[in-house]
Amino acid sequence: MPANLTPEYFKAERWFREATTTDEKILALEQMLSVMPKHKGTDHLKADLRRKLSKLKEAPAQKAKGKHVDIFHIPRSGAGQIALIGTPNSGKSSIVSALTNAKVNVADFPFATTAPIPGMVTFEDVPIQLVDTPPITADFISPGQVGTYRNCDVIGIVIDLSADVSEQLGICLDFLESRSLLIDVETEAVDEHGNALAKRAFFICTKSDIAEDGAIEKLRQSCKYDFELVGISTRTGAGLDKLSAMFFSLLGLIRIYAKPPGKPADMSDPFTLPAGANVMDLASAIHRELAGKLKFARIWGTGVYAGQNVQRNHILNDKDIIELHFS
Ligand SMILES: Nc1nc2c(ncn2[C@@H]2O[C@H](COP(=O)(O)OP(=O)(O)OP(=O)(O)O)[C@@H](O)[C@H]2O)c(=O)[nH]1
Ligand SMILES: [Mg+2]
Repeated sequence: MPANLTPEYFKAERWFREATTTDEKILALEQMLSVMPKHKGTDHLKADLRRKLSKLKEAPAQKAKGKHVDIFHIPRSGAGQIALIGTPNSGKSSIVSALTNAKVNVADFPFATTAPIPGMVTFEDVPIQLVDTPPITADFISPGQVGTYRNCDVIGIVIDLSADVSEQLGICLDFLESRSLLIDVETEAVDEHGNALAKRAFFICTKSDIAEDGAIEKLRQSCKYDFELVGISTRTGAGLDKLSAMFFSLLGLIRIYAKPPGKPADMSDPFTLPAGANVMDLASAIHRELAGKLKFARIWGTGVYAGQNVQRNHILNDKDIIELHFS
């Protein structure tokens, strides 16, 4: 073992050991190489890691092994997926239980949750998927759990306000940063296909009914990131409406109601699109072939007069009603 290996290196090495997929192993090896101190003593190790890396990159894509199911891969459904992270007993399952119909295990002992479980939250008329997860600790995280976070849109960091907030913060950030899962890291981390690895994150501060005095201020002071934060109690229901609204706003979505010409709009089932989407994006979301035939649209909503004709590149706003006209 060469001297002068840094804590960053050992973190990346641990990531490598715990990785359960080839993609994740490649990311970890690249991280090990990038943080390795540059001196003669590390030449051997560097060559060894490079060999491992090229072997992994050349390996044919892993074949699906029989009936193997990755329990940490939660297929996405709804308008977006939020995955929770937190230390044991922080209240993750209680949140999922309070906001969804999912059958999760709420218990007064730690490690009650052993696998991710999705549930569906409804914010106004938008279904949003919320994923309960097993706890993480400084020493242990279920191998494969990183996959749950890779696959989600936004990470909710659950902090118990009645316990040591700095310790919980340290454990969560250590894990998320060492796996390049946080969007605020200095370098924009991407995988080999150019997809961003980092996710938006925010704080869900639980047990506000029995919070230590000044716990939220302490959390803010201990954290170098300016994450959005909401205080909640699943006991009293405080903050839960705000939490659902925050899911929607952090997903960065807009709702658009489609209106067939001459008929009222279907106001019960909006299309959800990324903020900044235009009329053409809506047409593509309805049907790819339709998009090519789009002539113009009429719109009722923000910044336009009722029924105004707009072009394909008109930027849409949340809750706009659109009538598409095709050639
Ligand atoms: N007073 C109070 N207790 C809560 C609140 N939320 C959760 N609890 C209690 O905290 C304990 C742990 O809750 P869980 O939701 O099971 O915690 P968890 O984070 O899922 O725990 P693990 O599955 O071990 O990771 C239970 O006894 C809950 O009843 C809250 O808002 N206020
Ligand atoms: Mg749980």
